[in-house]
Amino acid sequence: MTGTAVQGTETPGALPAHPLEPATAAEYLAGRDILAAAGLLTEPVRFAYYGLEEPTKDEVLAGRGAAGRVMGGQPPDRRLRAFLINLDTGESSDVVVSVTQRQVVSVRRLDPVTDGQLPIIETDFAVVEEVCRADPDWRAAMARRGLTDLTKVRHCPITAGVFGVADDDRRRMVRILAFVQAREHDLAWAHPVDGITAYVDLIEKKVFKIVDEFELPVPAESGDYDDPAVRGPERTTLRPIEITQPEGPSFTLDGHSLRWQDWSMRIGFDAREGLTLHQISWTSGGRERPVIYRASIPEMVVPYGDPRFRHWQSYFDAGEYLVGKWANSLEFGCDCLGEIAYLDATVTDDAGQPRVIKNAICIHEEDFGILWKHTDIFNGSAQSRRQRRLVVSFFATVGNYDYGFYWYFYLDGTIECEIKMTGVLFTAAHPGGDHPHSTEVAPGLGAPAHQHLFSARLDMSVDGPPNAVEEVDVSGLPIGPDNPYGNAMVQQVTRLTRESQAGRRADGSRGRTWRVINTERANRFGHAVGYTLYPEPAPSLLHDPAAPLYRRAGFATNHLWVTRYDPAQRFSAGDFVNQHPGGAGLPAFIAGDRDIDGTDIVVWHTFGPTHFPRPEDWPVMPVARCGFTLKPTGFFDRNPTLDVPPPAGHCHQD
Ligand SMILES: [Cu+2]
Repeated sequence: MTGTAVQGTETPGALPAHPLEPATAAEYLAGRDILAAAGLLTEPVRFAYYGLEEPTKDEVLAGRGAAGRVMGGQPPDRRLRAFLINLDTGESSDVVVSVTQRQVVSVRRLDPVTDGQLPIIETDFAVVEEVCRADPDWRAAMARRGLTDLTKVRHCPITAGVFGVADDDRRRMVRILAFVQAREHDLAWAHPVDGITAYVDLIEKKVFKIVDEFELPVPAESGDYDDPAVRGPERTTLRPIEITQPEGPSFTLDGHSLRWQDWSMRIGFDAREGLTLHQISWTSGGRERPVIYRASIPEMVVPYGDPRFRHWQSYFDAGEYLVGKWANSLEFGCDCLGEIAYLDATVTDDAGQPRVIKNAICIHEEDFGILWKHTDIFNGSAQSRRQRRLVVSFFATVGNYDYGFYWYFYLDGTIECEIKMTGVLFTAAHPGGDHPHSTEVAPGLGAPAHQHLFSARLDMSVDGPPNAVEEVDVSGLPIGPDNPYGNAMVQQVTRLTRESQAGRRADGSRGRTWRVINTERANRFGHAVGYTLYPEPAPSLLHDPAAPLYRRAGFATNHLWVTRYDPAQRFSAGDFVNQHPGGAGLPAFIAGDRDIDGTDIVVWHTFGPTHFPRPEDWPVMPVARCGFTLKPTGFFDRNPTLDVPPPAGHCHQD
């Protein structure tokens, strides 16, 4: 590889201020030089992933790796991890390099049979267009459908999965679904070419199979929502909303260290995971109380529910496509309102060259309605307080969909994660009439049903270690001697003590929640301090347990998993996801059935909707939301917001 597209401004030897500081452009370049010197970057080797190899929790908490905080004679060590692929041979490796020690720390060659393939890279998109356009059988199949100019056909590369077909599984491959973009500004998703798919070998760079199952007309109605003829005249009835904070925001951002009211945390960003939050703590009365050591959404899967020739359609947007790499540069006034602080994110291209995504992370605070309010009938007190939240977010576009990842921190200690799903539905032709797996959203245009299943990894540290998890259900009790009128209601609390016992599903009918407690710290009532995870009741993975995806997306088969902390266990579906045969990630993590009662634990939460599209989701989808909430439960001795004053100059004070 040649050329240096972006030069880091930092000197490679300069140590970051904190061991969890995101990797810098200079570090990426330094790591690249070390890999090249070791002979690992011969042409045509490309980076399928390149990111910070974070120090372990022990190392961070011991102060190792932090400049100026070197302990025990240990030098700080900054490491990067690279997934390298040779585009001619397919040879793939997982490499760790120390920028500090200027050496390659480890090289592991991948075996595609057991490890699968490295993630899709940007180059693959161009390869797919080229080989499909050149393939005579594909051209002939398109011509039969009246499509003779393949410059007007978009070829969408979809990760292949594993379905036990030997000739497919041994290859690095994608499957192609085609869309017509007859005019430059047409929305291609409005014009799917259904019934046919090409299987492309990305190493041989050829179409090796075409499945041509049926023909349906390419839907004709324009979906170009930028076109006034489609959109109609813009409404003129919305008056401006301006959000101003004349004295500035209440948070402070020092590098990647963020403080707001009693909250503090560090912000990180990774090409694969996107936003990562570290060392989330609450400090009051001079005492810093950890809540979560690290929070992220390291995986998500979007399985589709059409059993015909496109049964294989499912994406792992993080593990297969690296959702963080597709982060948007956010625009003030459009994407974010108010007093905004932005952070850039530095990722790399296929050549390992740094690419800065300007304004990738948005930080601001929002008014969030009433915090608490009461008008007392006896003492006449009439009080109202405003709730606020600190918002840390980013947005990524992965193909047709756009995902906003939002973390909210509230004055009362509540933490929320919310995903905003928008963009354009993935479409097919609609056969007409009632079709059980697809909704007609425009004439002849279908949107197949699918799920969006996200996996949150919450490395909990509620008031520090040790932690444990209790499952809390609520129920009424039958009439009996202690409950003569049948009104009794109780909580049923079950301690999850081993990993094998902690694969759980949400149950709205029981109001099921999971409480993470500190087993050594009590509140003033003698009860363990805790934080409760409130899930949204929605189905987990709907695939049959015998379906191939069920093994590959094992994490999505439960809403809750609890594991003992292991620094190597970071990705819910395993380190390598693309064409992985399955069984990796959470099901493998719990195979040792470790004790999780009163130790250092990680809580993993699967959430997200099953999406039967509505006509209103077309041609661009209003944001749909999903997420979860973490609320302090006996973490404080009383409402921690009594000291919040009423807004100055507005409310009367008694
Ligand atoms: Cu959807």
